[in-house]
Amino acid sequence: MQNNFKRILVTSALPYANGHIHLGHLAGCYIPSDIYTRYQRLQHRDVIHICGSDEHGVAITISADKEKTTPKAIVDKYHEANKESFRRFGILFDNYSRTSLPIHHETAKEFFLDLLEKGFLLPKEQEQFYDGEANMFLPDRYVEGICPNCNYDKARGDQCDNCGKYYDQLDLKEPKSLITGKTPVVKKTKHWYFTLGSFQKKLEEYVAGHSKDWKDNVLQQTRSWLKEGLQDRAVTRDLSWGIPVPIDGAEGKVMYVWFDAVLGYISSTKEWALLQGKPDKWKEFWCDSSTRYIAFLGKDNIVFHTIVFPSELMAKTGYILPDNVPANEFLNLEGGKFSKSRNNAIYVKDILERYPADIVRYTLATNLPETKDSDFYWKDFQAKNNNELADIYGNFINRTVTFVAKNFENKVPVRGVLTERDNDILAYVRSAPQRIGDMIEQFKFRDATMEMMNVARAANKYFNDSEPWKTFKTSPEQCGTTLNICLNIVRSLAVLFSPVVPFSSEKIWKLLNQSGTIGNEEWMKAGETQLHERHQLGQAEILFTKIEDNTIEQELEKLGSSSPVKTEEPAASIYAPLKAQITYDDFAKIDFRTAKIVEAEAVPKSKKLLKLQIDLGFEKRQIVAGIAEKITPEQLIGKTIIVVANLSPAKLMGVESNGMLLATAADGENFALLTSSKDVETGIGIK
Ligand code: B3M
Ligand code: ZN
Repeated sequence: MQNNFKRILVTSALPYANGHIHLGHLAGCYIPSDIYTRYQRLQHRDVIHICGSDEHGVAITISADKEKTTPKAIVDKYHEANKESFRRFGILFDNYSRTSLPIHHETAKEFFLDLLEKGFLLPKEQEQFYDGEANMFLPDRYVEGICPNCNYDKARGDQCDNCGKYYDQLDLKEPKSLITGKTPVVKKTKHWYFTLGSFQKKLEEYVAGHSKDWKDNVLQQTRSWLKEGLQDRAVTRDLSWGIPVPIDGAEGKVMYVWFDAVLGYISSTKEWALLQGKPDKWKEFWCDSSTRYIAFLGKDNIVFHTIVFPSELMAKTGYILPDNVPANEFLNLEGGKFSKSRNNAIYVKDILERYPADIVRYTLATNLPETKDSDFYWKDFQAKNNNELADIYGNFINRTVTFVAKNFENKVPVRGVLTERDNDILAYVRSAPQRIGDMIEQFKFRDATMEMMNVARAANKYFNDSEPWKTFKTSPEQCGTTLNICLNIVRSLAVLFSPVVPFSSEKIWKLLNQSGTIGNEEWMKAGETQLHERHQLGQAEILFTKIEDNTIEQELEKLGSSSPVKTEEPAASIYAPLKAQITYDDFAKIDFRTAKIVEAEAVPKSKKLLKLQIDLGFEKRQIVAGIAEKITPEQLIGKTIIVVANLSPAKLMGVESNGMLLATAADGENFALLTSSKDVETGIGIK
């Protein structure tokens, strides 16, 4: 960090209070911001981490309609639930506020009126769909119709889910109101437009000033908006839920959710200051150029934080701008998108029922979508826990403390003369805080986490190479030295790992019988040896346990199968959107073959899986397919099907599968196996 900053303001995107927090949210925003803040605290910098619920907008009213309740009931429910998920997951906020609070409404009104007075908000008449029966103008997400671009018949008001095109809602063909099902009329309405264009030049300078320190994805999105030229944007809506527009003649209108949501960071800081008993303290963080402001968020929120919010702050004057906006890309799940409606999501509240937070924190931290989308795979989760947390980190701690408990009366052994090996490991650990700290300062949290594990790896190797179980007999003094060093490294690791796996670090602290909390440690001293000789240690405990194969198989079975809330989205079209284009070379990598099914049977305890023995002509193989609910084993035997023969083997519910059969991705009438049109030899290639 540049030294001329006196304090750091960290904000994390305010999640909509209309659904539960899932792993995608954590990887996109909150794990990075939490690691960053915890690290800065260990550097003893004056830092606060601000967040809260985003409680306005059509996202909320639509959820209320679906759950047949009021927007207020929705935000009350999810605000509390999400606050609790974050708490249990160890995401530390100095304040978690709500945009429905009076303090926020006041802040947003103050901004709105100030911008209006300065001429940055201008009224304009525009045409919009109006539902005469419901007596309201229809926001984009309340109309559906035929896509003007591809004729998809369930296109939304402003964007088509099938072809991805954005358009004006008036271009929609055969529009229907989602409230009454009636065809809306076109009616004039008045809205206030924020003159974003007047900040074009200042924003260009602002962004140019960060061309070296902002991430590529952030720069690219921002620059492409600037390149198109900034347009005035309507910042009011005809809606009953939100912050009323504080102007005579604007009854029934509220502020556009994005206009007020970003200001939620400021009002949440104000609330924090009040709770501290220092009502003016928020100004130090927002209005003093010696504060460094870092805004964490996911990629779909970038331009709101690099263009819209900075414009609002510039317009108001007297506020600092984000110094960095280290946005992440998306986390996918088992190769597909996180989706609430298809039940393809893992919620924090659910995963914490089954696994400790630290395992999830670690596996996500090593797999953050920092430069491109990444995937959460259950197998990977298991491997990272078993092979890294348990086998490397946990094992090093465990073997060290059990050795000392058994052979040194559970006290820190005396250190004797140091060998070259001792000096090497000590130097390596001593240099770790700087190395890892630099990565965190550059928002490279994946690298930082992997580097933490590298220290544990080196420590494990040091233990092995030193062979204390031998030296205990041949050279007790040297053995004591080895264990003294190992215990000190355990202490170093507890501090170094604490931004990522804080709960485990606290356990290690107890196990080492250390006074105070890790939070009071100094990051830069974490690599030094600090345990006194003959210090009495605490009780050993296992930190990480292994996850069994069948546990992971159950997780995979559960995905997409447990009763989803069916009402969430209109019935999906049978035509999935086209996937991204591939080259001929991509295609040519897949080895398709004809194969004959010789045996078929159900996989025990599985509703979905069938085990098939197939004949490829040159060899016989077993494959497992998730088609048990669609076709019976009897219908399969004897069929010549098409398989992908060069897919790497996998185990499903413990059953080995060597290839994949091809079938339509649909149920019922539309389910069909791909078979050969006439009897041909098996094992023949397909092109
Ligand atoms: N609520 C978007 C979201 O939850 C939005 C972020 C607001 S940040 C001020 O994905
Ligand atoms: Zn379309």
